Amino acid sequence: MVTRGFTGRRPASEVADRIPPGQSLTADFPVLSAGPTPRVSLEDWSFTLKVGPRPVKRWTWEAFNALPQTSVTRDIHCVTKWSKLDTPWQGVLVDDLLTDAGIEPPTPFTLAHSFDGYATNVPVADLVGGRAMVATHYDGRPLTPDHGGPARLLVPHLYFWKSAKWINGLQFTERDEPGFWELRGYHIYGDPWREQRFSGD
Ligand SMILES: Nc1nc2c(c(=O)[nH]1)N[C@H]1C(S)=C(S)[C@@H](COP(=O)(O)O)O[C@H]1N2
Ligand SMILES: [Mo]
Repeated sequence: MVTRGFTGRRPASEVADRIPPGQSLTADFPVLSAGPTPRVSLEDWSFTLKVGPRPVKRWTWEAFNALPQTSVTRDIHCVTKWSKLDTPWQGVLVDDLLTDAGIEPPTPFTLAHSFDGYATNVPVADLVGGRAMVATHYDGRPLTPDHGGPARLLVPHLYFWKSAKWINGLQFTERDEPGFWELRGYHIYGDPWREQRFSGD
């Protein structure tokens, strides 16, 4: 008898190995937002890199899209307990943003900021080395507004609340400063494999 995985394409054991503790597979793509979806026109869109309060580089939509493009396929894990395998994204690696800005990370921590006022903290080590991007496309199409379009952060190895939708900037901070959910009881780091859902986990 042939054993089939949930997807019908992979052995069940291989799929199981990719699902962190307490998570379940989903085939669709749930939308989770703390508030209404901000509508950002591409003319008004910009992305600013800051060191503390000081802006060091700003890209318009046109300039941003002229940066090197990278495609990745990654598994994602939401703290509300769904995981989705093999999600395909395209965008600009944080590495390529830093190269274009001509800076080395000046501090070990960042806050990602969004057009809806949302913020989330991510250590620099989790953003560089090809581990994170500012994504503009999902599954070959421009990112829809509900999923964070025009652009969102993608840090797939951390719980998905770290992947800030409607991102408009990245700020280097001296300390690991809690963002929106981290101030409301969620874990400061959020590693799904260590099940770091809430502070104290
Ligand atoms: N700006 C912003 N980014 C956000 C959120 C938000 O409310 N505002 N929600 C977070 C949470 S809790 C999750 S699980 C994911 C959901 O992304 P999705 O709606 O594309 O599934 O976005 C994260 N990024
Ligand atoms: Mo979430």
